[in-house]
Amino acid sequence: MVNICYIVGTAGSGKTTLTDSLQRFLLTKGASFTTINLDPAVKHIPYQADIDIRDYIDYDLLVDEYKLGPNGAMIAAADLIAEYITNIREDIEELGESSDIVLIDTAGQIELFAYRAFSILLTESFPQDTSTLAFLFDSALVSNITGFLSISLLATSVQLRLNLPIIHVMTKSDLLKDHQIERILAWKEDPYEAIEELGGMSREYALQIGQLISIMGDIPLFPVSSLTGDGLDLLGAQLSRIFVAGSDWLI
Ligand SMILES: Nc1nc2c(ncn2[C@@H]2O[C@H](COP(=O)(O)OP(=O)(O)OP(=O)(O)O)[C@@H](O)[C@H]2O)c(=O)[nH]1
Ligand SMILES: [Mg+2]
Repeated sequence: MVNICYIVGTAGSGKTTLTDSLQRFLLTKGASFTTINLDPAVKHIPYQADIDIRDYIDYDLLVDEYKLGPNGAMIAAADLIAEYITNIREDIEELGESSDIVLIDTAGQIELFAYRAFSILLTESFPQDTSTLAFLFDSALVSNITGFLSISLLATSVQLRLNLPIIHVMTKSDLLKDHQIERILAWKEDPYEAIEELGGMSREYALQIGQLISIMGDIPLFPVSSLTGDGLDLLGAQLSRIFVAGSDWLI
């Protein structure tokens, strides 16, 4: 059995840093893990990747050879990953079987992981009940209600597309004051009071989005700071509950 956590989120939301901090947290708990970098364009990663997409795909060569711009090259790279999906799946199976958890750090722009073909090929290779998405809410983007709803809508879109269980993680919580974090957590329970304060079209849209999001059910939101380590214990405990219900490898 392979337990997989796909770390997804908007560009710069803290995916790579969270992969690193979560890995270090797991180490202190004595959990075993496999770490995977799925970003072909990243130059530096702070963790030791057990599987690295850069071993399969040379992003700079794509740029030079096909004279592509940065986004075109990323799309070409994402579509190339599909060609190697069997190898990647076998690598994950081999290493993941002997790990408590497989952490997958996905590429910068969310659309590359969420909407290109390879992601479906990859996620469908493993059972749904041993996979989860950790969708990152960047603190910098969700401290007002319209930002919060927009990112929630994006999370819903990704969940719809990949059809996997999901948890929400609010990254860079150290950048927010306690009362701001509490306000965002309160929006998660009930966004309508804040929506009522919006005017015009924004209010109408926000109401519709609020309803759509509430249909998706109660999804927990975990504030986490990779910088201070705050919240990693609760996030770790949640992953532990998802993957090994009743066991205590992280709690
Ligand atoms: N203050 C603070 N900064 C953070 C935290 N996590 C990440 N950052 C910063 O946010 C920036 C982006 O972090 P990354 O981990 O590279 O984000 P990413 O989502 O992997 O970025 P891309 O893969 O390029 O989309 C970096 O400057 C990090 O140092 C955090 O918990 N607190
Ligand atoms: Mg990254």
